[in-house]
Amino acid sequence: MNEGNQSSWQTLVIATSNLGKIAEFNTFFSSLSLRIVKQPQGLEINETGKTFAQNARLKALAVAKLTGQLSLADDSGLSIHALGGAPGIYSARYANTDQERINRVLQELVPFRNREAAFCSALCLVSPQGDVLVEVEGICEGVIVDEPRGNNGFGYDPIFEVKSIGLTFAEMDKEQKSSLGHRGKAVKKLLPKMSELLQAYSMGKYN
Ligand code: ITT
Repeated sequence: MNEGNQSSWQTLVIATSNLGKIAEFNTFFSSLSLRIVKQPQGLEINETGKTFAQNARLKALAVAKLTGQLSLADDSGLSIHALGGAPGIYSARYANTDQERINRVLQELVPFRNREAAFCSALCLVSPQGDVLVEVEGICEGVIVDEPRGNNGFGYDPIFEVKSIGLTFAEMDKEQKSSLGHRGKAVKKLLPKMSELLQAYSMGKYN
């Protein structure tokens, strides 16, 4: 375990195995003077929390403990009003593949006219020493469309339309999804706090 030495504050481990999230974080953090790395391969963390925030905390703490590095986790998902908030924190576990998860949602929504839904992203940043530093959430409201549209992004992106611009996440370019999406909104809250922490570190506060 790394006891908070210099290199541990110059690297940020993204505590996820989801390649779609990693691609988004690489874009969000491209201007930061931090080396962005993925969590160790093959790591499995049981998501036993009851909320997005609890699961994000669990993942970030596990990865910080394992790596001794600054660690950031995202727990996210799609909550659909007509389905009582499902799949919610079970979004990743709703079926085996992205295509099957999309099919299940569309099938379950057949009897309903109400297509309102929201994506949520909870982020948790944990220090190399294992302290929770920042917790934030971002939400994006939208509707579930009748047929998948678009080829960009990942997960449920082809069936989630942001009403204000009438495009699904999968029809948006990276910049549009970053500025309108749940993860981008959470990162917008995280960044100023992260800059403050890195500044404090560079002035020796965490040495
Ligand atoms: P990690 O736990 O390793 O981060 P995961 O995919 O299991 O990876 P979650 O437990 O947070 O991540 O589950 C999130 C689920 O919600 C997953 O099925 C995603 O595809 C979906 N999801 C989250 N954000 C999304 C987005 O921006 N667009 C489409 N689907 C998204």
